Amino acid sequence: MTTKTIFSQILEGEIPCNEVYSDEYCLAFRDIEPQAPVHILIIPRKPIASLIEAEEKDTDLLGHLLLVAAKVAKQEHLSSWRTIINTGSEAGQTVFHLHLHLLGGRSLQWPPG
Ligand code: DGP
Repeated sequence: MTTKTIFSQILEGEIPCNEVYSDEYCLAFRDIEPQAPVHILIIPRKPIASLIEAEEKDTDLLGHLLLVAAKVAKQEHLSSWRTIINTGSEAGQTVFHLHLHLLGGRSLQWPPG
């Protein structure tokens, strides 16, 4: 059974978002709980729950998400940024629709918590 996530609802226009980029394969919008001055989520239109569920046939799509992250980062005038994919609840994943976090606009610590 596929459960409809909040991100599917955003993709379907049932819940509003602050969109920054959209194309045939993905949507990018500002995170509702920003952890940095720039905090954007990039999500595929295809409802892949988590990176662990991605398949070989998703190779081009996954590459596309990274390139969109770089495009959006440049659009936001960032010269350095971090991209993160949380996979599984112990890693902090709370929404089970694959998403890439793009964080920037401040100095970021390493390692993350
Ligand atoms: P993660 O913890 O990796 O699953 O990240 C989920 C992110 O999604 C978290 O940073 C908060 C964000 N988020 C949750 N619900 C909404 C929403 O309704 N709108 C937006 N823009 N972001 C959301």
